[in-house]
Amino acid sequence: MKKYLVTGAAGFIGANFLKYLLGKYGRDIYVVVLDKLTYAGNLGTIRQEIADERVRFVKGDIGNAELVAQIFAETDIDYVVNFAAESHVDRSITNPQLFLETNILGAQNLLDCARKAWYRGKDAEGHPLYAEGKKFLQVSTDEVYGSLTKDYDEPHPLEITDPDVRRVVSGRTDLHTYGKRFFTETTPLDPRSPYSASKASADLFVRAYHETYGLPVNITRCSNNYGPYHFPEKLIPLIIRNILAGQKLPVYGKGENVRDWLYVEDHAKAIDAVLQRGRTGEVYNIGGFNEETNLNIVKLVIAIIARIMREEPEYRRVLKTDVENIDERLITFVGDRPGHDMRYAIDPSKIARELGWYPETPFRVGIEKTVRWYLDHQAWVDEVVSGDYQKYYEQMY
Ligand code: NAD
Ligand code: TDX
Repeated sequence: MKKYLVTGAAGFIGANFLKYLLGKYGRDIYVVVLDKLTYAGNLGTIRQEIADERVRFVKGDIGNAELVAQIFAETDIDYVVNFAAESHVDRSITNPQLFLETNILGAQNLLDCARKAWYRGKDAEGHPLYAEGKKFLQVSTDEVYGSLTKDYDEPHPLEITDPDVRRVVSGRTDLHTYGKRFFTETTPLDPRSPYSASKASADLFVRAYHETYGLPVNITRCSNNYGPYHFPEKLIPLIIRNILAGQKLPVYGKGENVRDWLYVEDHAKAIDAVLQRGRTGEVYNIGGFNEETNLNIVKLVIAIIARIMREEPEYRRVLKTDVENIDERLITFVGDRPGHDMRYAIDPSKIARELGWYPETPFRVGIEKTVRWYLDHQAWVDEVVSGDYQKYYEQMY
């Protein structure tokens, strides 16, 4: 049986990962969840999971050395998967300090506790030895690589030249790009926001713990996720919520910035693959081969909701506006995010080649599922925005 410490599992991706793990591994798993339950963490998201006897929930900070050491002392943890972070770029611009504390110091504390708990002395040549089968996986982001330029104004069909990658991603005709260059695992780190600077710093500490202490680690760098339980401060769930309320849809700048979108369950599968089969010490990029401009994303979500409301009138019960109001007139261009990265584009060839992973969910399928999930889970949305969110929203927009 493998024992996991999953941090930040009351948040968006961590919760989806926890649900995926419990579904996949049956009785053969035990998970300690450590989450501070910040504004972004919601126990309601994982209510069913924490009632499961395979799960223990601990409310606390990843930066709390005593608490984390105690978790390692009580449970012989095999895998640490660190999702816990301050994750919103806009908030990092107004309060960078918090991002340093959680994303850097918190991650370093987890690394240190894992190192001490797993250390088993030195081999004949003086190299540190660790207990068998252990791994520390840091969940990082494409944003650490900085920003790419756009070479095309319209989506350009993606040509995969590597035959091994082409075989893994076979049969997909919808993959496209807005540029010629992509982030690979060897692209130099070039973070530009306080958020990405904090995530890049954590990555460097993970590498340092591997190089200096021999700690068995992996780093995964993923593109923008979307799917169920995404907090409505982020673009896609914010747009869905505002459309349903008939509120303006704030698009930064001209809406030309490009993000690569990946369905969250595909991210969970990638992390599982890296934990099980990833080569120790390696970085793996995870991406959707699915770039889109923000404006196109917003237009697409409007179109999906308008269609659902037309064709399935029973859904109109979640509307706080008239169906006729759901169209592109809701879009409003607002001031740009300072230092707004123009384009992110992940090249996930390494994980495809080595681990056979690829983005399984076509965007049109994933986004339809996501919109429907939000229509069916308005109570969840109301619950997570009930705290400080209103104040935050009024300050932001
Ligand atoms: P999220 O903001 O939805 O959730 C973060 C979770 O971490 C919350 O449950 C919160 O309570 C918890 N947390 C925050 N500070 C903590 C602390 N000090 N101690 C313990 N718990 C704490 O974030 P998310 O979108 O699910 O992102 C998860 C991870 O994935 C982050 O590390 C993020 O950098 C990374 N990532 C996110 C995306 C994305 O598109 N959302 C893409 C790539 C990488
Ligand atoms: O109201 C908005 N209007 C708008 O135009 C918001 C919230 C965002 N945007 C733009 C900014 C970005 O170009 O949409 C794009 C997506 O924004 P976010 O959802 O805030 O995501 P992003 O800044 O790209 O970062 C996300 O992906 C990488 C996650 O929040 C990070 O945690 C992850 O590392």
